[in-house]
Amino acid sequence: LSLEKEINEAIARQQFSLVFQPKISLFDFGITGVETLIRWQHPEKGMITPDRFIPVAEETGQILEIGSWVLEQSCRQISSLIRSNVLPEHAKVAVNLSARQFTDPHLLQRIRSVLEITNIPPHCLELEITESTLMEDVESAIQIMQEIKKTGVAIAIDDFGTGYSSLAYIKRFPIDVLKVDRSFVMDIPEDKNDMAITAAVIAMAHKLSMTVVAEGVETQEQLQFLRQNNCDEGQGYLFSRPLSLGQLHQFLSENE
Ligand code: G
Ligand code: G
Ligand code: MN
Ligand code: NA
Repeated sequence: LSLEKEINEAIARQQFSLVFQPKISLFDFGITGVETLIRWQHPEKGMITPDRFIPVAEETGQILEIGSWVLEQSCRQISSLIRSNVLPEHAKVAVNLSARQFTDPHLLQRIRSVLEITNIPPHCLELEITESTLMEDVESAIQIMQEIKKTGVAIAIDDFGTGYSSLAYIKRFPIDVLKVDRSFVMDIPEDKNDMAITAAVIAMAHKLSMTVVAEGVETQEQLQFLRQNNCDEGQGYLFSRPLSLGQLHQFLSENE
């Protein structure tokens, strides 16, 4: 069976699920929100990682249906976690948007309807868009982002530093959150160049009034460096791996 057909079966048989990776404040170590990440439990092949099937679903267009489900499901989950006081009122859920979803003419309508159906305040939702997606067509990306901003939903630029973005455009993007890519954080403190870039990106983002999240934080040394350089939030195995809903409950009760 082709992966495309298998993805159709996966959609029909509800083989997709979500895991949640906490984002932590580097000032008080409280949880600021979660990023949702999709998982595919295949009945015979076991877990298929998003790196394998997201590019295929993007190619075939199946990502629109999958992404729409991820968006609604993410908002439902965060809503119930806030209502049951498991997450604080200000907690956000961050959802990854692929390029095809970002340019889908129905995106705005879908965002508005999901906010309405799940009844979450718009500021609780953040959309993560990669630098490369934004650079595909800069002028229309700016327009789409402005429309998203009008709904009250926040925008994060994901994998920052790995695409081909120009600083001339960054200043025109209405971005709330900048996520420093894991590849820069990974070799801190051994790689002095990565440290210089990370510190400079944090300072730049702050001057552009963005919140900065460091991805892939795995060690105390990295944490210390990020705190010294006023990075706002961290995400990574040092704090927590992506968790199932049950594990997230457990994590939050242990970290109160
Ligand atoms: O843990 P991880 O293997 O989940 O993620 C691998 C890649 O897949 C990352 O680049 C991540 O952004 C992407 N990804 C994970 N979940 C989703 C999703 O729901 N939608 C999209 N478009 N990408 C996702
Ligand atoms: O591209 P995006 O940033 O959305 O991808 C998130 C990916 O990073 C997921 O595959 C997630 O499982 C992975 N991830 C999250 N934290 C860590 C970490 O501390 N180390 C490593 N190696 N991967 C991480
Ligand atoms: Mn992401
Ligand atoms: Na990223």
